[in-house]
Amino acid sequence: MKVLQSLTGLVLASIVGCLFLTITTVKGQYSRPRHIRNCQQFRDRRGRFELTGNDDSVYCLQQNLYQSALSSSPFNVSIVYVEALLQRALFRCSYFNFVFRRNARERCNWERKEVRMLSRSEWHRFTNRLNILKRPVRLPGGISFIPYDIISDIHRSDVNIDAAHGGPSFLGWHRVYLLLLEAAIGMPVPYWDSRLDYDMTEPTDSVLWSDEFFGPGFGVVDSGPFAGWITADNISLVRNIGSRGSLISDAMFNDILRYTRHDPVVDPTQGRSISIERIHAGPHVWVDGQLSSLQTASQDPVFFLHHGFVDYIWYVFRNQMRDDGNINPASDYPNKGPTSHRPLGNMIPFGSLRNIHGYSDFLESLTRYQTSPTCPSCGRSRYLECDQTINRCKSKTRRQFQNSISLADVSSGRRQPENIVSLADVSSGRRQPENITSLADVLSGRRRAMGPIYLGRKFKSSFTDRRTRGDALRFLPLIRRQTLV
Ligand SMILES: [Cu+2]
Repeated sequence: MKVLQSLTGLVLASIVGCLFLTITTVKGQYSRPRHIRNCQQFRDRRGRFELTGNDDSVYCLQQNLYQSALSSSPFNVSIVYVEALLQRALFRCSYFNFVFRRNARERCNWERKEVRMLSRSEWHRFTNRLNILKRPVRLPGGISFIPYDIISDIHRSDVNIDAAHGGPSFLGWHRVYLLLLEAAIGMPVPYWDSRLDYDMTEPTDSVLWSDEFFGPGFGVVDSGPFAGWITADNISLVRNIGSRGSLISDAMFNDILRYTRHDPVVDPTQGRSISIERIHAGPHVWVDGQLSSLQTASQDPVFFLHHGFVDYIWYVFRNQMRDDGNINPASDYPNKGPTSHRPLGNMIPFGSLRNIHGYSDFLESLTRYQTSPTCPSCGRSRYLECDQTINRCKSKTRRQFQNSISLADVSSGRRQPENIVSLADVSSGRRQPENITSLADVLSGRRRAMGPIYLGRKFKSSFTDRRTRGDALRFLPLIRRQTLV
C-alpha cells in the first residue's frame, strides 16, 4: 500500500513539475528578443540552462535565473539572482558537472590572459557578452532588468564595500566577484597588466584607450565596444586617464614579492607602502571617472580587467608562498583589520561563504592564468613590443598600432582608420591632421562628462605618477542612491 502511495505521489509530483515547466516555458517565449527563437536549445539533459558557444545563451541564462528568482523570492529578487550566479560560479568545475555536462572540460580549463594576448575573436566575444549583460532582459508582465547593473551594484552598498575593502578579505572578496561575472558570461575575464602601460613614455597613448580595446580614455565613452553605456545612475561612462594616481609599476609588483606571508601585503591600515590593496587603488584613480569611486567603479567594465590583474598579482604571490616559504596560503589569513574582515565572518553578500573561503585553494583552482608576456617575443602580440633597454614588454601606442595596419587593409575597405588622439600632442599643437580628434572635441567631450555624476568615496592612491596632470574631472557634489543589493 505504502509503495502504491509513494508511486502515486511521484507521478503527481512529476505531473505538477511538468506543468510548471510548461508554464514557465510558455511564459518565457514572448519576452525574448525577436532574433532569439528558442531558449530551450540552451537547456541541458537535466533541464538546466547552459552557456554555450552561442552568445544568445547568455541572454537566455539571465532571463531564466531571474525568472526563477522572481518566482521563489519576489522581494529579494536581485539577491536570489546573484546567489544563483554564485552557485554556478562555485560549481562550475564540480565533479558532477565535469563528468556529465556539455563543454565542462573546456570550462574547467579557463585561462585568463592579458587583454593584449586575446585573439580578436576572443576579445569580441568578451565585449559582446558584456554588452548582452548590459541589455535589458525582458520578462512577462513588463518586468525587465539589466544583469550587468545588478552585478555592478554588488560593489556599491556601504555594507558590501566595507566587507570588500580595507582589510585582508579584499583579495578573496574580489576573487569571488570576478568568478561571479565569469559565471554570467560563460568565459574567462581577461586581465589588464598595467605595468605594460606604465613602462611607456606616455601611458595615456596606450592602444588600450582606442576603439580596438576600451574606447576613449578622455571624456564620455562614446566609441569602442562600450560606446553609449549608461550606468545605473542614468549617466554616461566617463574617463580622464592620466589625471592623478598611478598605474602599477614593475617595482611595485616586485616589492610585494619580497614578502612570503599575507600579513604585510593585505594590511592597508598600518601605513605600509607594501599593500596590494593600496597599489590597486592607483589605476582606479588614474583612469578617473566612475572607476575612481568605490561606489561606481564596477560600472566601468575596465574594473574587471584591472581586478583580474590584482588577482593575478595575488596568484603569483601565493605560488611564491608555497614554493619559497613553504607556507599554505589557504590558512595564512591574518586575523586583524575591521570586524567585517575576520576570517570566520560572512563574506557579505556572497551567500554562506566566509571570508577565509576567499583564500581557499578551491577558489584558486577555478582560475588559471597565462603568464603575462615577456621579452623578447612578448607573446607575439601585435599590440606589444619588447623594450630592450629594460628587457620588458610594453604596450604599443595608438599611433604605432594605426601605422601597423597595412595600407592594403584600409584601401580594400576591410577596416577604417580609427580616431586617435594624444592629449599631449593635441594641446601642444604638434598635430591636427585629418582623422585626429581635435582638442575642441576632446574638451567638449570632457565638458559633457561634467554633468551630475553620482560618486561616493574616492579611492585613495598611495602613489602619484609624476607624469599625471592633476586635472581631475570636476564632478558635482556627491549624491548617494539606494542600493539594490
Ligand atoms: Cu573593490
